[in-house]
Amino acid sequence: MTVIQNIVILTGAGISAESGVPTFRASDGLWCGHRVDEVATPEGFEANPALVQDFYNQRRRQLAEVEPNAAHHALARLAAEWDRGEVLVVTQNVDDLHDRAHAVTRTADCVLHLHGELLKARHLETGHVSDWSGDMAADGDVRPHIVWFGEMPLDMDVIYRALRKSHLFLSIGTSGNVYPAAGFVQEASRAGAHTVELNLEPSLGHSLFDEKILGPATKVVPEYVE
Ligand code: BV8
Repeated sequence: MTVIQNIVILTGAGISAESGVPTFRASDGLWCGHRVDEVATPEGFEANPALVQDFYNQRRRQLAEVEPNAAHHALARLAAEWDRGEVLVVTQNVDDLHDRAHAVTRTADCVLHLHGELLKARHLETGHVSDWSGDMAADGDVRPHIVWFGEMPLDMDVIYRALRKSHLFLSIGTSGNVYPAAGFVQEASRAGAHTVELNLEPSLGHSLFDEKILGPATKVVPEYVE
């Protein structure tokens, strides 16, 4: 039985679903209103910056109407109370719900945004990243600090280092469609970690996990963490 010290937690859109943030691939998901290549690729941005800026402006505005839920807060409590090793939350989400929950427990540095953040802007010429809360103009000098398809995810070296020394890997609210995030479970397994999927339904990679817990995040995550 592995002694659990270091914990890596991957989250996806499902952890924010009960806060009212739409997921991507559900029947009423974000991708349904838009073609992925039109709104989540550099080529799409090049071709129609107004469409892409509007897609992200709408989602950035929506953050003012949503709150972290019991699942976000349970992970923030775990990060604050776990004293047997490290806790790292790697989120594919670009909302700030983990950040707000971890601000309460003063563990914000445990959260990494693999796919960027809605509340950050990247300068088109310099690449400089800054906080950004308002709308972005189609003809402005910034783009969303978001990792689009074909772009390099953020903090990969930190994440792989954490996976290689992990004892417990949790995957919460993700369909396992997108790489390299969907491959993290295999990296954790190679390190000997116990791997658990907590999801509303089995993900594409569910067979790769030692343990599967089905249910809504606001129920299964606090239960698992407590
Ligand atoms: C890259 C932008 C090179 C932000 C997004 C193999 C290896 C490497 C790359 C690839 C590969 N194969 C293909 C690729 C290319 C590509 C890729 O993965 N394509 C897929 C579609 C085949 N990957 C890339 O281009 C990535 N870059 O690879 O660079 C590289 C490679 C290795 C190392 C270094 C560099 C870049 C990917 C990032 C793309 N950006 N979005 C935004 O607009 O938000 S991806 C998009 O999908 C979002 O970021 C989202 O986070 C992500 C994953 O979606 P999910 O979070 O899983 O959401 P989804 O709706 O799919 O599922 C929700 C789940 O929740 C469901 O399972 C549902 O059941 C569950 N759920 C719902 N409600 C609840 C719930 N669970 C619990 N409770 C609930 N209440």
